[in-house]
Amino acid sequence: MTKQEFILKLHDIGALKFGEFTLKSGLKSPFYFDLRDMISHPELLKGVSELLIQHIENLKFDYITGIPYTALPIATLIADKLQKPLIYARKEDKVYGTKNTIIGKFEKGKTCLVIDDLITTGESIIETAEKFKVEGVETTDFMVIIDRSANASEILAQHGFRLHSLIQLPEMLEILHNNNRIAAIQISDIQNFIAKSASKESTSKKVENKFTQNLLAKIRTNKSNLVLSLDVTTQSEFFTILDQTAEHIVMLKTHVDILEDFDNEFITKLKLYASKYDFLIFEDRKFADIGNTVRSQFQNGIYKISEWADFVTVHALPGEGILHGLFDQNDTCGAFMLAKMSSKGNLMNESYTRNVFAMGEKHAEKVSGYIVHANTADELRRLKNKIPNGQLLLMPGVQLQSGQDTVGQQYTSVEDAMNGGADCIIVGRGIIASPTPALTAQEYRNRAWNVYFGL
Ligand code: 5BU
Repeated sequence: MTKQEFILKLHDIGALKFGEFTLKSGLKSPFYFDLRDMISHPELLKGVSELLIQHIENLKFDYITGIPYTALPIATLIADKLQKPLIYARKEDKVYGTKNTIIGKFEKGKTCLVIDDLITTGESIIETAEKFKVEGVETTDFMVIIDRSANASEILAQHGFRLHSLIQLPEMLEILHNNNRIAAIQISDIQNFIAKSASKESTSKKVENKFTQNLLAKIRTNKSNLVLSLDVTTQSEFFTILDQTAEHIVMLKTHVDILEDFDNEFITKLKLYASKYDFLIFEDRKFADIGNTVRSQFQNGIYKISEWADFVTVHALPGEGILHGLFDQNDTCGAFMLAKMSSKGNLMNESYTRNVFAMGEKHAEKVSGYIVHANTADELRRLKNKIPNGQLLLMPGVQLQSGQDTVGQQYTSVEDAMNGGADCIIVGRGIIASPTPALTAQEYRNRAWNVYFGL
């Protein structure tokens, strides 16, 4: 099968549609490609695998994979022809540590060629590469059937990946036009649409609320990205450490419910410190109930958090009613949503994290950003890239060196956190368990600021 025959056949089976299509984002697109049905046409499946083989014959790799679902059967045929071992990454996110992310037999340190059907932004390729990297398999070459992107090849090159494509969109449009399948005007509509969507991606609306602006201003004036997590159980310990560290922080994170001698005086005194040292107060309450209950937990009880906290943490798990419950009656406190926790084996998988970002974007007037932990700078950067423009990333599980505690907390270094794009680092025991909290706080602050400022 020639490339032209393949393209025309794809058009015949309805895999390449032209007209007006409403995308998930609400945008109207003049074309819609869906190659899934191709696998039910044996001559197409065979034809495309032979065409792809011509492009990959000279590449060096140990294994071959296809991104599920469409590309997996194609990769299987190619693996058979080239007599290369096939492996693949689960499509669904890994939830427990016990399940393998990669199916098949492989050795660490080897390389894998990745086949995919369509490339639009390069997102799924970068995600796949991450999944393999975590398991020790390098994926540097990616072969796609149709490249319908504006600039995926350059974006991937920045990540060190090589993109090979069987069909480039302009070439495909020309073939379809020459065979009277589409009109010239449709080609220009498609070109305009792609150019517009590429520029939209780089100038997407900035969602920055007044709470975020306040925090960003304090980061600049205090020259600090350090959020101190002052997890102690008595007021005297609390203020002893705060006396030594307050000048180095931008925000103080509390768990007021672990204080044994909490009283209203505590809040009065805390507010005095906050205004004297110009830091914000962040109660890490991790609200996680229905709207009506969290409203009461926020406003009532002995802590009356809504009266003094500048920020609180909120779980997305109960649905967006939690944000209405907390903030419909409050205009003085902002939220950070928990998107990826630092504790080992937590159940916040990739799709959960993405859904949290989507909920936070929808409520951007209240949500200033997300609590996200990652074990490497690369992984954090990947998540940061998914955060809506203008929202922040705060990273807990940070110490001077990476490591773990005895109950599942994972630590990443200050440099990795900041290089990965954290706006603030959240540090508890790294500072409060130090024999010299003042010096140590200063060290965390300087190390974070150096990276932040150097960016
Ligand atoms: P540590 O002493 O630096 O491990 O304390 C970290 C603090 O951040 C502690 O108060 C936790 O409750 C908080 N935290 C966290 O460690 N990981 C998370 O994912 C979230 C909060 Br959310």
